[in-house]
Amino acid sequence: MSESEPKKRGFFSRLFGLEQEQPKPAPESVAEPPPELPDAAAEPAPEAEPDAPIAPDLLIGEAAPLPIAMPEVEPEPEPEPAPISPMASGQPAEPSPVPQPKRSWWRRLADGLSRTSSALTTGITELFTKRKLNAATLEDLEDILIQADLGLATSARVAKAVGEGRYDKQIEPEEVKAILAREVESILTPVAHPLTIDATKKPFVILMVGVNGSGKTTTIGKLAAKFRAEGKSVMLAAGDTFRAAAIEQLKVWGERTGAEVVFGQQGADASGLAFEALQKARANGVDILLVDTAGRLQNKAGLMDELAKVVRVIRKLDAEAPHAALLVLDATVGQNAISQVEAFRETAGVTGLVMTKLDGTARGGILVALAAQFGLPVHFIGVGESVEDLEPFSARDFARAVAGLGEAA
Ligand SMILES: Nc1nc2c(ncn2[C@@H]2O[C@H](COP(=O)(O)OP(=O)(O)OP(=O)(O)O)[C@@H](O)[C@H]2O)c(=O)[nH]1
Ligand SMILES: [Mg+2]
Repeated sequence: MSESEPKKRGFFSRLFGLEQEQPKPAPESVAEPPPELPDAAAEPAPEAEPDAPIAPDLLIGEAAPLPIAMPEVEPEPEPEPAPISPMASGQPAEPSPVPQPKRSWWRRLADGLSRTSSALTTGITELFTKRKLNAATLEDLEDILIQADLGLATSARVAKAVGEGRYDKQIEPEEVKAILAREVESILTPVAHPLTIDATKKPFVILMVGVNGSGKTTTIGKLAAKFRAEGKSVMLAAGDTFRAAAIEQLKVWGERTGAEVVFGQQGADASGLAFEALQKARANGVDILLVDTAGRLQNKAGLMDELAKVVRVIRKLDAEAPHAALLVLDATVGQNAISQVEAFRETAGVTGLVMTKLDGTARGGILVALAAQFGLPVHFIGVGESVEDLEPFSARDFARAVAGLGEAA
């Protein structure tokens, strides 16, 4: 979020009061795949065996050079049960029938990041309480930071900043936390860009990519809710044609957000579907088209080919589209997020990142490591399953929450 924007916009409540302000007549959903597809789309569709028991790590595939895919998650304590009922089937969480007290975005962020921040602050407090600073304590500090996945370079940078001018002196844990927040903020500030929707692009096309389970479809739903609450018309393209459940999941989000969903049959060609959705969105004067994609295909090469083809085919209609290609990364995969960025960046022309599930890990520092290594814009972060748990990324808020400090004055 840009620092000047209000922190809490209460879009959830506005969303569900939105029906009366539907800005555009809704075009009809597509029940069938397009009969005529553009050249590239006429290539044979990938063999979809949607419900075949494909192990997530198959994305690595034998021919795949990069270990993307659902990575081996480092063992860490089980996440606390989500405050909102989890979506075992991937279906959007229903709004709770019992009115919950509203939590500000800061509260959600701080609570969501609490596993990361408590790992850091407990370590820092134990390390610096009544101890003088020396090379050994700084090395231990670096270890604590590395364990939170801040990355080697950032961890060394923070430890150096803490050490400056303080050797053989006592330093309070609070001071260490403040230095940590300052350094993290300065690394994150250059990447904290709001996603700017250029209203002259109609529709503004946003392609969502990422490995299976990273949170693409949920993030599309959350973004659709945000855009609708801003009075924009939104269309969703069910480009994950691999699984029937994926199409259903997107339709539920469409209903909840008042966004038209363009879908084809399971197993239909994803690029053809995206092409048709863009045609429809244009014809109907839709403001924003969000294109969902599969995260899981037979192997990584198949997934990358499909994404590249979706981009190619969309460009036949609009040479500048997609106007944003957002890579959705699950924070709980830790360091594996780095190879995911490397794998998707070129193929899908990734323009920015969204990091989800920061509430499910003690390794939220990975976002800092990514910022330091790639410098790709970070647009949004997710700290829970509910529609309110996604917000534009603020470097200062994130840095303070991670370091266990209070909300910036
Ligand atoms: N705790 C938590 N869960 C999240 C967050 N974002 C998404 N999820 C959950 O992650 C699970 C997977 O999300 P999806 O949106 O279905 O992921 P996907 O990338 O579309 O997955 P595929 O369609 O299989 O490629 C769902 O149960 C979501 O509710 C988040 O920020 N926090
Ligand atoms: Mg999905």
